[in-house]
Amino acid sequence: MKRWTAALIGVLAVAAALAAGHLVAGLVGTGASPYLAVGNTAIDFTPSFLKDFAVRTFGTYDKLVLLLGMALVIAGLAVLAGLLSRRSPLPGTVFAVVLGLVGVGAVLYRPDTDALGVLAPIASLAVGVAVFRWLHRTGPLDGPGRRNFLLVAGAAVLAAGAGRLLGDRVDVEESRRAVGDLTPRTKAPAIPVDADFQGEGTPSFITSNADFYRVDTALTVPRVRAEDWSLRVHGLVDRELNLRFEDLRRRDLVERTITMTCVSNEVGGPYTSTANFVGVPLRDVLLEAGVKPGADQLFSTSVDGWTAGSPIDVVLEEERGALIALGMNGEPLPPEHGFPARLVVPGLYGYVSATKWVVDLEITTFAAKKAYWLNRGWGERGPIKPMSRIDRPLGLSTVKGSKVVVTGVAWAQPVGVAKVELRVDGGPWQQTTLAAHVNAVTWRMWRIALDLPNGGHTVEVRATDKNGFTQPQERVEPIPDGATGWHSIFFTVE
Ligand SMILES: Nc1nc2c(c(=O)[nH]1)N[C@H]1C(S)=C(S)[C@@H](COP(=O)(O)O)O[C@H]1N2
Ligand SMILES: [Mo]
Repeated sequence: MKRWTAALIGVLAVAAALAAGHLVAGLVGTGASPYLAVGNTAIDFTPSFLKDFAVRTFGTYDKLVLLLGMALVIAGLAVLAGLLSRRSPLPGTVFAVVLGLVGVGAVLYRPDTDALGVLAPIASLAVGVAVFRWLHRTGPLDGPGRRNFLLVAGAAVLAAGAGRLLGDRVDVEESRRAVGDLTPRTKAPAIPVDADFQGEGTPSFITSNADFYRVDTALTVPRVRAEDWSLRVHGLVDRELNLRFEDLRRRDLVERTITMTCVSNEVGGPYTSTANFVGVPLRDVLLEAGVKPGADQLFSTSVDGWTAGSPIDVVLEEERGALIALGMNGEPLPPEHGFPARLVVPGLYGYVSATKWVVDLEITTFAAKKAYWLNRGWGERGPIKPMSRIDRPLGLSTVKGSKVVVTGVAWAQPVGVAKVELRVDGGPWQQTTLAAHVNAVTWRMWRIALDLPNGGHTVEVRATDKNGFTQPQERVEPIPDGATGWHSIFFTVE
């Protein structure tokens, strides 16, 4: 058998196997797709530093990169298996079986797939073995086998496409439209026009839903319809609750302007955004269930199995304003931000609080249960650390003229920013002007006009919160509980 025929047999058999699995997964649940299940499992096992690197380097494309990388690795292995099978189909058969079993393992490991889900990787295994042996027998490509090759390639494309369509039949957009207006009983105060310095380079005070940062472990956005959704509240409670979407939206909804921040944000990084969230006070729901003494953790679980643990005393603070959010900036939550419901807890990093697609709230203890990121080296409590960032001028840029306006943002949820100071070339700290105050759980924009001589300059910035705590100079990495250090940039005046 020619080399490239052997290699192509391997690749086609694997493609057929994955496509068959994807098709069956379309019927039994998207999460069961062997390809996606292996990808999701890989995400769960990726060490934190690598995941951080991926987020840093590829941003929101990190998942696409993972999927493409997996495709390359699998294709490479398939070529190898094909080449090894030039004399006997045994190596390729073994490879198809092993690949299928890896899929079975990944699907069984996924928390969001049920027993039926195993049918998808089993289909992969069976189709992979059968197609491989069939092509191997009928080969070669330039002879009578040609038709079979085309047949397999075509069938694989069709099956994968059909699986995709079947998976997409849960119509989330339609469900979102049907939710319609989530009019709050209590609206958030209007944002003053001078709450940002957008004209001078800061972000707008409210981040649009399209621009809101996104961080999660979900390879494909979970598709949950509001009408199928419910939230179970249980554990150390006096009475268990089971709330449907309608139960929640019929309550008095409140709107709160909140800045969310990711613990993975580096000094100077972009993972912080602000929105008007509409929802139900989380505290009210927990008090309704009745929190038993001894509980110290609210353990929340997403439909995709991701979990977060928040300190119960924090989420019960009335002034804190934690929400079960249903809406964001005047519309139902976008699917990628947790439709139909998510948690938002001001002052806590997202990884310990902001569960998207939330379906389960368990009142428990930190001793009893460990949430997703805790098993991967991140800290148990995640209070947001005060931070400031320079947005303009851009680092390493050249500015014309000696009059330079430096602008940026600072945050210190839930205490609030009291002042932001800036120093030039290691000189004395200078007060910046803060934009209009909105509330203590949102970011604050700042600006300062400088008159600088020609040449290179370094500016550094530091924020002080309303308790008088100034962010420390010491640079620490995001892991385990958030970065510290002063953001500094270098630019040239000419
Ligand atoms: N289901 C689920 N919820 C999640 C996460 C996740 O991986 N899965 N990531 C959390 C993290 S780390 C952050 S910072 C916020 C980000 O929310 P956003 O994507 O809406 O900005 O969501 C949190 N909620
Ligand atoms: Mo995060």
